[in-house]
This record gives sequence, C-alpha cells and structure tokens, in this order.
Amino acid sequence: MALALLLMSIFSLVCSIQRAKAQNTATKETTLFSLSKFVPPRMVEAPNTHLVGGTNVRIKFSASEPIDFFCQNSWEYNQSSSTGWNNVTSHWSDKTALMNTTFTIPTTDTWYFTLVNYEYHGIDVYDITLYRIETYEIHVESDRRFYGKWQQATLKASVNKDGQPISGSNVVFQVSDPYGNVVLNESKQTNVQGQATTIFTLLGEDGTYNATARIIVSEKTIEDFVTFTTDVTAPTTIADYNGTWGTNDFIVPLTAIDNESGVEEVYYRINDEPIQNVSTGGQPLITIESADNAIEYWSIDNAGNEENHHTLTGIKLDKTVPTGSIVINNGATYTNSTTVTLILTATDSTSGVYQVRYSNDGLWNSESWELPSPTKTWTLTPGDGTKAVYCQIQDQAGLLSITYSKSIILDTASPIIETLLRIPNGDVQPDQQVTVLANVTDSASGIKSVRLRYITNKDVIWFSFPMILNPMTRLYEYTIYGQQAGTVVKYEIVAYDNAGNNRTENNGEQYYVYTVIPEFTSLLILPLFIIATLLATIICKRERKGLQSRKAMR
Ligand SMILES: [Ca+2]
Ligand SMILES: [Ca+2]
Ligand SMILES: [Ca+2]
Repeated sequence: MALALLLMSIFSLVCSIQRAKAQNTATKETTLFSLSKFVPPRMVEAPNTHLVGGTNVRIKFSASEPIDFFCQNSWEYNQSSSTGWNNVTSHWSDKTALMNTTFTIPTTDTWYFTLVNYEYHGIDVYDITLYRIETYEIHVESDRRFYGKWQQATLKASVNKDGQPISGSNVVFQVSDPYGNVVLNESKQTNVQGQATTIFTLLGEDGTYNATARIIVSEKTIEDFVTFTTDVTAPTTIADYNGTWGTNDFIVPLTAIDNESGVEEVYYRINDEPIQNVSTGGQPLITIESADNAIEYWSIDNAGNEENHHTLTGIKLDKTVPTGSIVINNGATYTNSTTVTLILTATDSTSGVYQVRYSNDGLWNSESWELPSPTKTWTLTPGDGTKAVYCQIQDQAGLLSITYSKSIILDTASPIIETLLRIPNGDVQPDQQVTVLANVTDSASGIKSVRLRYITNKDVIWFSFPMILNPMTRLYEYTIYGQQAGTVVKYEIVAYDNAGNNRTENNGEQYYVYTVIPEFTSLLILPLFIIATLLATIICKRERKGLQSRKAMR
C-alpha cells in the first residue's frame, strides 16, 4: 500500500514536471478601452470598439461599493440603424462591486462594443476596462514515432492564434540526441499555413530523441516537445513447435519481441504458399499431411527493420489412420491346432507404421502393443469352433487403424468310425467280392476322405482305396475284389477330416480279417454230377435204341 502511494506520488510529480515543461499556449491581453468615472452619469457610453466574432475579451469592473448595476454591454447592440444602438439581447448583468469575466464574441459578425448604464444609485466611482485576449498555441510533431538506421526525421511545428494559423512566426527548433547532446538548433518562419518544418538525419544506433519547438509571445516563451526513437535492431521471432506428429490441423505459434519500436508485423510462408501475416491471416496453420512441412518466418519492427528469415522444417502432420490386413494360416478354412501363424500387412502413408496389437476377443483392454513382424505365431482360445483373431495398427503419429479380423475354424477332434459291416460276413469263397461299409462322421470340419487299406498274405504292400459315400445309406463303402482260395485278407479304415485330423480303425491293431476257403468237394460235385448225368443219359438212350432195334427185327 505504502509502495503504491509512493509510486502514485512519483507519477504525479513526473506529470506535473511534464506539464510545466509542455506549456504550449500563452495568452496576450490588449487593453481596448479603460474608463474611470467619479459619480457617473445615468448613461455612460464607452468608446465604440470594433470587435469580430470569436474575439475573446475580458471585462474588469470595480465600484466603490456593491451596487445594483446593470451593465448591458454592446455585444447586445449593433449599429444597425442611423438612429443609434438597438438592444439585441442581454448577455449579462450583475449586482456587484467587483467583476472580472471573460467572454467570446459569439458570432462571426462584426460587433461594436459600447456601455450603457440605465440605473443610477449614486455611486461614487467605478472603473471599467475591456481587454482583448489572444491565445497563441504551438504544436510540434515528428513524421514518425520510430526511425531506422540513418533515417531522416522531419519536424513540423504549427503555430496558431485563437485557432487560426499565423504566418511569419519565428519558430526555434532544438533537438537533443539520446546522449543529451544538442544536435539541431535552428529558426524557421511559419508559412501561410502557420507551419515551419526542419529535416535532419538521425544516428545509426538505438535511442530516444527529444525535440522542442518554441516561440516567444509577449515576452513569454511557449513550447511544445515531441520524442521519437531510432531503432536499428530487428525483431526476434520464435516458432513454438516441439517436433512431434500432429494428427489434426494445428497451429505453430510465432512469437516476436522487439526492443525500442516494437513489432509491427510477423510474416510467414508455409511451404511454398503465398506470404501471410499474423494480423490478417492468423497464426500459421499446418494442414498438409507431411513429415516435412516448412515455415519460413520473420518479423518487421515499427522502425522498418526486417529480421533475417528463419525456416523451420520437419513439421509433421498425419491425419490418416493406418491400414492393413490379417491372414490366418495362409487363409486356411480349418485348423486342428490352437497354434496358428498370422500374416500381417500394415501400411501407413505419412508417418509409417509404429506398432500393432492382436486379440482373440476384439476388446482392446489388456492387449499390449508390439513392433510389427511379417508373421506371428498366435494361440487361439481352446474349444473347437469358429475362432476370430483381431489386430489393430498404430502409426508413428499415434493414429489407430480400424480393427481388422479374420476367422478360422478350430477342429481338434478326429473323425468317428463306427458300425463296421462286411458283406458277406465271415469267410468267403474264392473270387468272391467282399464289401466293407462304415459309418464315418466328424463334428467340426467334416469328413474329407475315408480310405480302406488292406493287405493279403500273398502281398508285401498295403493297398489303399477311397471309400465312397453311399447317399442312400449314408455309409462309406468299398468292395474288395475276389481273391484266390487260401488268401487271408486283413484291412483297416482310415478317416480324415478337413482340419487334418485322422482316425484309424484297425480293431485295436489286430485288423479285420477274413479268409478265402479252399472247398474242393463242392468244386468237384458239379462236374461229377454232370458227368454222371451225361453217362446216365447216354446209357438210357442206348438202351432205348437197343429196344427199338429188337422190336424192328421181330
Ligand atoms: Ca527493433
Ligand atoms: Ca497415418
Ligand atoms: Ca474333426
């Protein structure tokens, strides 16, 4: 509080000193008339005094005692007729012993001043004086507030009286440099516009000049002063950018400082676009996706000093999310293992791919980021069925891709082989075909193929043939060719599902076996029977022929 009061009093002191220095007006009073009467008559006329509108006057009146005195002065009277003065209007009247009042003649018309006293109170004495008041004023200004190195300054002083320019007035200009040295001291006459000018060259260094223009009015000096500054140092501009990627259009704020004259304007050019300034174009806005936007920037101060241009490069903006794809096991429909291989493609046009993350559920709550690799071993959740794998990509700017996903069907269960049949059942005759049937099913991926494998005791290799699904019976069938007698056939069934699982049904590694039986009796009965029949037929025919021959001989 005490400090504030101290500062305020210092401020007041400075102001009062400045006011004392900057007395740029003066008044000059000229007595127009002065009357002094002892026991004045009822009507006193002052000398007719020619006054023009706008003229300032002062009336000074004093009487020996307070009286009821009406002084109707002549700016209520004009000389409009040859018969005398006509009252136009009353400007003032008073009842006083003392008066000291200034007036301005109210119009631009010509007026004549006179004085009439209608009242008579027998006063002893009065004095009245009318003064003309003229006000002189001087004003000085520099053509600029701030100047650059070695620039020329023009000082212009204007002198007027009662607001009107006056020519021929002698103006003395005096200029002191920043070190207090008087560098100019000359006199100039005002022209018809009431103006006097002087031109001089400033120093090539920073600093503030004081200039004074003065005239002498009625032995009084009035003066005005102006200060101006040389500024030879260009501003300094700073761009605020931390080098990180932006993901939306962003501003690079330019801040400029300047000593002496201050910053007049900050200019910039983004990439090769037209030059803009901050006042009208706003701060530079980066909108183009690139890893290397550039801003050229500089400032100019109020003295016209232009800063060396700076160029900020590597301004990064990426507004586009990365893209990619995921493939499981080279695009297979099925897998029989929870361990799969993922193939990831990830691209980002501007900032580039930074990292990726994978998920079995598509919820990005606990999945960690990792650097991308072309292939990745991944574990599906257990349990047969359709399994999706999700992935997301992040670019260097921090933008996230959409979630990409692919599915694969997990099938870890082998096919089921049941209801094994053989027709005929049991041993078979030589060359007799044997049909094997089986009910084969698979739960997740379905049956891809079923094969019947067999070997005989006369072979050294296994034969393998596809079993065909009979659409009527829904059983897989294969018919083994007939074999020679004495052949022992053993077989098994192998089923494959679409996921690569397989099951072999081989009767607990004992295989299924049948034998081709060598039945000689049955083989010989027929030809023997045929032979016997033929023989019997032949004998029978021969007997009939003999009987018929014997009947004919009779
Ligand atoms: Ca400067
Ligand atoms: Ca991007
Ligand atoms: Ca299966």
